[in-house]
Amino acid sequence: MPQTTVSILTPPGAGAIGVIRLQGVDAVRVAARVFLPKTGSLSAVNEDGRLRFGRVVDGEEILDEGIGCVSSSGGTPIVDLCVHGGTRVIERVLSTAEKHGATPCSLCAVEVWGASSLIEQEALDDLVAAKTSRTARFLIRQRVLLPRTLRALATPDAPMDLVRNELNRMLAGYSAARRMIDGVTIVIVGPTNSGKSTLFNRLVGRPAAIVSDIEGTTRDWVTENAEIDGVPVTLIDTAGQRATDDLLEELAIAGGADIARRADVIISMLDCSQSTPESIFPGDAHLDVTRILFVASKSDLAPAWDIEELVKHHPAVKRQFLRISAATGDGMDELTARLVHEIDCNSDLDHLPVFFTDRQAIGVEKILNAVGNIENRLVQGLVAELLGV
Ligand SMILES: Nc1nc2c(ncn2[C@@H]2O[C@H](COP(=O)(O)OP(=O)(O)O)[C@@H](O)[C@H]2O)c(=O)[nH]1
Ligand SMILES: [Mg+2]
Repeated sequence: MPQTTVSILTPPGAGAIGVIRLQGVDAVRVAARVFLPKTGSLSAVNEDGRLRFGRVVDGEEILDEGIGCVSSSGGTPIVDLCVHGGTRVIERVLSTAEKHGATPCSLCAVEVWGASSLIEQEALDDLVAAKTSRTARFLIRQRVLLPRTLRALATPDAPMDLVRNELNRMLAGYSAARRMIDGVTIVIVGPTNSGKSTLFNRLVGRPAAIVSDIEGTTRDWVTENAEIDGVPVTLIDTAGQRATDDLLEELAIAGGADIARRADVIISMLDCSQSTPESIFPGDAHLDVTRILFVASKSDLAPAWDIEELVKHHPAVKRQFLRISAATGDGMDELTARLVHEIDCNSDLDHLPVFFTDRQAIGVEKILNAVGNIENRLVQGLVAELLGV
């Protein structure tokens, strides 16, 4: 006999409402133990899609008040319960339904939206948590594009060179795809008064950090969610680096340096209106210089030094150096373009199929690494495994 399943239809985390679906031959019996309508009781004769107000219970204990609705799909009974969206309430409803015989099921995308492949399901699973509209568009496109491309690669007459190249290309895009979905961390470091908080506020789009010409204004690190060209970003402003006797400021400076070591991209602010580059260069030997974008700030003021002087002392700076004025907005477009380049989320990602989950990447790597000569039979097996059909 097919199982009766219980699954959460709403995105993970706390929300205004949580929707829990019971589905299967026993759905109404299980639901009747969890949900007591204000009048009458739940039974299969209620299979009319009507919304019923009532209490959500676990035995004698009232868990919540909510709405229950009995319907069916292809002859299979379905009960949807709408409760308040606190994670604890939802957990309790789930465990109560499980206690009465339902099996928790996370494959809700297939069941609810009729996803036709595992890849489509994975796209839908990530879609509910998409942080930006570009991420949402990316997933909606991959949901169709990736299965379609894989099916084409698995046809008997697909040239194997092309298949290998295409699989390699789609695998090469995997990290960028994950950055598009999960987001990246960008941290702004540099000496006090170099304009870090001014840039931070401009990137966030509102005055989230205090800006002042008093050195040591930013005493802690400040974190905000933002987006850079549609890529979700956790942006962190740090306390300015300087010698200090203040223990708290010292801790904040050390904390900022620690965050920078773990960030995807580090924006190192240098104030070009200050005297010499040596005195303002943040010489942290632990930072991976390839992840640093050197930004000279206050380009609207008369410069006190030039790039040649800086490059003489720090050749690594030459590769990634740009000038901006966070106050006037000058150079911000170039900074955005450079950041997008650093995190590798250029516009190709919006148009070409790429692998975007661990499961997909591991499956493809296995095939590409294991065999010298890739054969059509193997590709067909891989595609069937990836699509889950
Ligand atoms: N002229 C000019 N002043 C700036 C610019 N960016 C920041 N400032 C000023 O420099 C001072 C320090 O800025 P702030 O963002 O607090 O620097 P932080 O200590 O590095 O966070 C403030 O008085 C800002 O108004 C800029 O691009 N041009
Ligand atoms: Mg600051």
